[in-house]
Amino acid sequence: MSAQQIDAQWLPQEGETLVFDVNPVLNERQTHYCPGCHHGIAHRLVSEVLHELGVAERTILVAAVGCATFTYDYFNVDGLEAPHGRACAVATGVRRARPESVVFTYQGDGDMAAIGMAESLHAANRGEKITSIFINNTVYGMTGGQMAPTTLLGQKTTTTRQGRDMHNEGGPIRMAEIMAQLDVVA
Ligand SMILES: Cc1ncc(C[n+]2csc(CCOP(=O)(O)OP(=O)(O)O)c2C)c(N)n1
Ligand code: SF4
Ligand SMILES: [Mg+2]
Repeated sequence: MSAQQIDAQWLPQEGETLVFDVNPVLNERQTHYCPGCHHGIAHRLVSEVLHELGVAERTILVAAVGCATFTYDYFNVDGLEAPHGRACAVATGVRRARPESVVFTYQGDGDMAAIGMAESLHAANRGEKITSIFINNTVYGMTGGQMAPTTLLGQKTTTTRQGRDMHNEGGPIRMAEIMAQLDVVA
């Protein structure tokens, strides 16, 4: 059976209503994420929103470093990669140079709240017209589960074997709450 014939058999037949269709903003490819990883779910939700809003054609994705470093392979939009932690700074430049674009970053907690804390917070404080998708899994997933700024108290990671201790590693940084109290953040 040809690819076209296979596709055709999924089209609604007479009397049937299509209730779920393939999302063209999400590329069809084998996932590199672990089974059950939240990144795949987040990719799907974000791509569905872009599709629903009809803005995919003018969207530019700024990918970060971490397990989702290949985000641009999954999204059918223009995109580029920023060095570790610098996604908001790169996105600032992209959005200012192309104000007609919808620009979004996709960053893990290590990327956004550790090495990229300054870039993220200052971009938010400037009210840059970008959207940041913050994927907080409370560890550095890609590099083997080390403690991240958002690691919960008592949480065991490869660098906090006995669990995160407030007096040794400080408490979890509440990134969204910190940003929410800035004047120009939406
Ligand atoms: C300058 C620099 N320092 C360290 C690294 C190593 N590194 C790659 S991914 C990563 C942590 C990523 O964690 P997070 O952003 O939470 O993403 P996750 O994998 O958990 O989704 C680190 C430390 C790097 N690539 N570049
Ligand atoms: S290590 Fe964690 S964040 Fe990375 S792919 Fe596996 S489940 Fe997802
Ligand atoms: Mg993480």
